Amino acid sequence: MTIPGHVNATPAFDHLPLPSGVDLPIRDPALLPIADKVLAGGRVNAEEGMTLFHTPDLPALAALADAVRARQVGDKAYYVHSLRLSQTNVCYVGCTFCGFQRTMDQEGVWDMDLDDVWNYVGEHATPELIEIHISSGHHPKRDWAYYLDLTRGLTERGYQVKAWTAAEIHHFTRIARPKGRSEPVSYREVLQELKDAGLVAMPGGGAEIFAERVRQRIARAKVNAEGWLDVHRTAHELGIPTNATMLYGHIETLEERLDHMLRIRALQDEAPGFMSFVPLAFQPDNNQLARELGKTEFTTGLDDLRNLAVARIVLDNVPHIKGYWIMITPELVQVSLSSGVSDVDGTIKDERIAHASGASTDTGISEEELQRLIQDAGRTPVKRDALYNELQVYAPNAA
Ligand code: V47
Repeated sequence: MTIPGHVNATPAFDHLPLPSGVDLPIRDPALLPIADKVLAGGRVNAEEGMTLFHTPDLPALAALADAVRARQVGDKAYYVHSLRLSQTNVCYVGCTFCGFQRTMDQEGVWDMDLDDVWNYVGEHATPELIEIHISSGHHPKRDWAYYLDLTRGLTERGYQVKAWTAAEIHHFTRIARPKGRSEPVSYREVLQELKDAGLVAMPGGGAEIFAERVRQRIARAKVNAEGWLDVHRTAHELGIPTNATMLYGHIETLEERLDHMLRIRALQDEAPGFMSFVPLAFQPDNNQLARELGKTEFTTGLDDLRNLAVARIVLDNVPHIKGYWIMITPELVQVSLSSGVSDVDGTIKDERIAHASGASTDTGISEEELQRLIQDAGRTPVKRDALYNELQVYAPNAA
């Protein structure tokens, strides 16, 4: 498909026709063939992906991502009424970007037994609560039964459990081996047991950046890229949908960001099951990596928007790109709804990981605020469950 009007025009003043009928000037001629290809349903290659990352023409990049978003998911923007459960901050992995982790005898540590969890959830639950997203540490002492009981207990209380990163699944294979069995426990066995206990979906955490150069420096003791991808492949094969994250804004290059996205796209082709892609902006306080880099600034709004827009264009087989308001603010997430984003995560209520590393946002947000944020951006708010089933479609703002 060619873009009407651009063939004989001066590239510097060429225009993209948006679905709304509004023309937007493309100032970077390098974007024209890519826009042409993408609007015709084509897939960008690695070289074109780098052109997207390097373009100085952010408005055109955002408009292209917005057009792709409109074609893929229409005008709906999704959120979930959720609770973030971090039942412990005990972790032995030692990722350098993490300000959340504690050893068992360190100041500021917490570690909930099952009864503590039930009480905690009781205190935070409202009748609207649908999804409990577990996000915690790799505990050196908890046994396998604890994790199954936790998943089962929350499910029996009526919640959808979205839990356990691929890194935790890797850890579980080490603690799940029954006495007397010599062969190792597989990802498939662990995931099947969790599914039987009620697990409905998995979050995308632990992906960080797949490139080994970066992983060695920021997450050396964590599951490696192949392991992370293998866990998600297996989950998808078992019918457990998942998300994928990418931690950006530290020492990674733009090439490494693109490589990360391309590996997710390739896995989604091979074994579909990713529901959303969630870029996580590096929070630069109280962690070793920030100290090593002497870094105190958050990612810029321009970098956040560029990253989300490139993700929407490159990840043509992942239904949703998520703007994570905890890390980039609700205000920027509202703007990002015009740069490819179609999901604003959820109410969350008690976020602890990003806040341990200096997040400046609140730890939770009301449904009304999420709805207003979406409506004021000209989109239709949709309350979803953990699996993107639509629970309620609200009126778009008439204005
Ligand atoms: O795995 C830790 C990251 C993740 C920092 O799947 C940091 O829907 C930035 O995975 N700066 C946990 N990031 C959060 C997570 C997540 C969040 C929202 C939605 C979904 C989803 C998943 O947070 C960790 C790690 O990658 N993280 N420390 C930091 N200083």
